[in-house]
Amino acid sequence: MSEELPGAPEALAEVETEFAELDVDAPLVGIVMGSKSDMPKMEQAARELEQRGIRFEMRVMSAHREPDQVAGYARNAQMRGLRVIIAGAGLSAALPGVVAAHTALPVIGVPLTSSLSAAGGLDALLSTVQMPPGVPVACVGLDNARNAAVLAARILAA
Ligand code: RP5
Repeated sequence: MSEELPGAPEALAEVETEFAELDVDAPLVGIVMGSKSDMPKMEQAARELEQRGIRFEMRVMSAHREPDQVAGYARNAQMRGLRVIIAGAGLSAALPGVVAAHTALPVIGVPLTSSLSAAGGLDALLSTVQMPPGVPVACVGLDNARNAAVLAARILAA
């Protein structure tokens, strides 16, 4: 006959409450971009994730215009249940790198072209890919947000 440990029912009730509070609908992928003007291109990533049934959220935040918001988002991402962050930006594309500086989650950068791009988008491509050792950003091709979503799906399935 098993003997009940003192405090066991309370501990069990506490665990049950924690499980009940777990948000099963929490997004797994965060899609962020530096400007609303990036949305049409970044929507490719959303479409791909949607087709694959992967939960995601989309946010607009600029590493240059709202640096505190970006840092806060990246710092809390893992705790909120996100597993991968896709970050798209154009011009001097600091967003993917700044996000990677504030989180241990994998960050996939999408360098974007815009009407102000230098050298056809080479500015954003180099800003995204040329990260210092120890702070990686995986970089897909120019404007190729769809590939970022495919890579995110593969990371989630690995
Ligand atoms: C970058 O500057 C954004 O990611 C966008 O690609 C580019 C232009 O931004 P807007 O001037 O359209 O807001 O930070």
